[in-house]
Amino acid sequence: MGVIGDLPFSMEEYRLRQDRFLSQNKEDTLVLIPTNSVQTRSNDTSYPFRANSYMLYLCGWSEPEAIFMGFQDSGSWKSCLFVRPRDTRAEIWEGRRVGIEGALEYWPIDEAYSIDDMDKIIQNKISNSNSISTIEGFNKELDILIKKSNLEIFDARDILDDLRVIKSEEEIKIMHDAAILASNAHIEAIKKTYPEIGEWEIQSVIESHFSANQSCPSYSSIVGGGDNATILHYNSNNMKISDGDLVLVDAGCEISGYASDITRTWPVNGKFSDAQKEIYNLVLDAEKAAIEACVVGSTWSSMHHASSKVLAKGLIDLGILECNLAEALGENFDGPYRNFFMHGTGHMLGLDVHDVGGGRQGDKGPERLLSPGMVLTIEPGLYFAGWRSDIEIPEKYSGIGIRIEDDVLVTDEGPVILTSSCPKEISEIESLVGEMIE
Ligand SMILES: [Mn+2]
Repeated sequence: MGVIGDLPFSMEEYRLRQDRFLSQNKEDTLVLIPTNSVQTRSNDTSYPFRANSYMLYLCGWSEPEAIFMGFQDSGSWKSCLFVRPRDTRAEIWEGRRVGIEGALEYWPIDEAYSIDDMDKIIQNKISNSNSISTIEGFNKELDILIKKSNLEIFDARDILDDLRVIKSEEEIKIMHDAAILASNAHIEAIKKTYPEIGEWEIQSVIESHFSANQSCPSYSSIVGGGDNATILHYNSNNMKISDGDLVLVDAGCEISGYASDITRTWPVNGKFSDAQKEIYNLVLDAEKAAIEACVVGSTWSSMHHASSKVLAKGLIDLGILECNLAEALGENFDGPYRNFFMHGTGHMLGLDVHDVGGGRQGDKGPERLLSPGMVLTIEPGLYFAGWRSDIEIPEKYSGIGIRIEDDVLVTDEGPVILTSSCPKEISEIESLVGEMIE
């Protein structure tokens, strides 16, 4: 979004999203969707600003201090934006602003106002409304205004999340681009890996690839060598990786706000040991089984059950679990196999890397069924932490942590793997490791 008005989607697409959202509200409801606030990193420096995903979804506005407002006016919904006004002094320090006129001209909205006038204008709109639909917790000033109104308050996410779950053709195209970019970054990292490489060096290869393509990480890159791979959200990335160890790399990028999310695990010396191969192929089989389960009409948890069954059976076959399959799985998929696979099999993917509407956040009501246009990750893993003393692990598997993750689009014709260009078969990976090392 470097050029003013250069939005990732057509005006028609934004208008369609707004219509679908606003029309589900009562006609006397005032809709107020704020963006995120700038967060201080230390003293007078801030974290890079990243707009709220709901704001990006509704109108593509990426500057801070903005509020999207919707209200009914003589029978039809109007969409408005409160934005920072142009201010030469501020722009000299902080960068260009689109301003009110720019917003009116290039953004999919009907009216634009200065954020400095929000109090007065919103008070006036409140006096003509009977309820408010909003997302609390992003703009303190707005939250106070809304509370003072004493009107009935609805959580706008109840409508917006359902809309965001189904991706349009245009969204899928961008997500596919993000998936290919992250796949290429992983391939380059695999090719540049050698024994004793630093985790940070692999991180640097991956993230340089993102920035060279005008992208950025969609979450903190995880590069864990050996035992560090058994820490699920490890991101210190500050240790060297020994000859004979695996490295687990979970890294994705963002394009126009849309995330990709890939994990690959490979041996730094280019050769899986027999023990590593056994676990790797087990995780790979589980991953493929879960992807196969991503069909229209199946429940959200069916892919988790599919991968769990493969993993539990494999753990028994390898002698790691000494029980039958039913016992290993447990009554609610909470059996002892969870000692080695302690996370979910996947999550929704979109404007947020852990996107709205999936198993993680969709706990209300009946289980969501998979539908065409959903994009989710499939990422089973097995972790044998040498540092754990609460469970027993055969010595030969100690220090092995493996996760394999792809991004999957659900279609009427079956699952489509958006990250399919990133190799995951043992033979493919072994031949790539170190290919770009002299
Ligand atoms: Mn993931």
